[in-house]
Amino acid sequence: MELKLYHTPQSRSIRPRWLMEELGLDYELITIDLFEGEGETVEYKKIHPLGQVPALAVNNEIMLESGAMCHWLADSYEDHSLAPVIGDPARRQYEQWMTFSLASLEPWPWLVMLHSRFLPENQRVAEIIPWANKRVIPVLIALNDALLDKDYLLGKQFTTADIMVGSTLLWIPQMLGDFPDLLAYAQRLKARPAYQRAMA
Ligand SMILES: N[C@@H](CCC(=O)N[C@@H](CS)C(=O)NCC(=O)O)C(=O)O
Repeated sequence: MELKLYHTPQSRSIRPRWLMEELGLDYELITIDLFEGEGETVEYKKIHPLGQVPALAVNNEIMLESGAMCHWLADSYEDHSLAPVIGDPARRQYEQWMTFSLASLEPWPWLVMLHSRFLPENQRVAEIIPWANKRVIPVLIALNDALLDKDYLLGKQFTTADIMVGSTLLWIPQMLGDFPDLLAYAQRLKARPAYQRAMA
């Protein structure tokens, strides 16, 4: 299977890249410089109609959405150690954290980043930042509680759910100070060789 990842460093495309590194897959990396407007070109919009990264070409067929890519890659390759198979009771927790990462965690740090760094200054709404910072606290408490006495979300076994949750937690190290188990988890994730290769 031929895999080609359209990627911008320090973006959501780290998710499928990290997973492909964990799986030891061969893939071609095509860097899109979003800050130089490469996402907005007519040519790139034929790859990703929203002009975003990641996009993944699988045998030249394009797939969008980092979460979908991670789901598909983890279920399709190797020995399934990065995703419990359907039918394994652990799959329920796995699905929960896969969806939690995008639906319950990502919106709050993303709002903070948009309104403090990414939007042009005249489009930022300062009041959103304290509100989003407040909304993320119960989310971080839930994750911290889930990780008590555990190395990873599903226990001893690192899975793709850790990539989905961890990649977003690693956007916000400054918010993790009150959550020692989350901090330790973030350190464990950053120490993984596949993460370091994906960030290189
Ligand atoms: N839900 C999409 C979101 C993709 C996304 O927003 N990517 C950002 C980079 S992290 C992007 O390309 N932003 C440029 C834009 O929206 O114009 C996914 O997870 O793949």
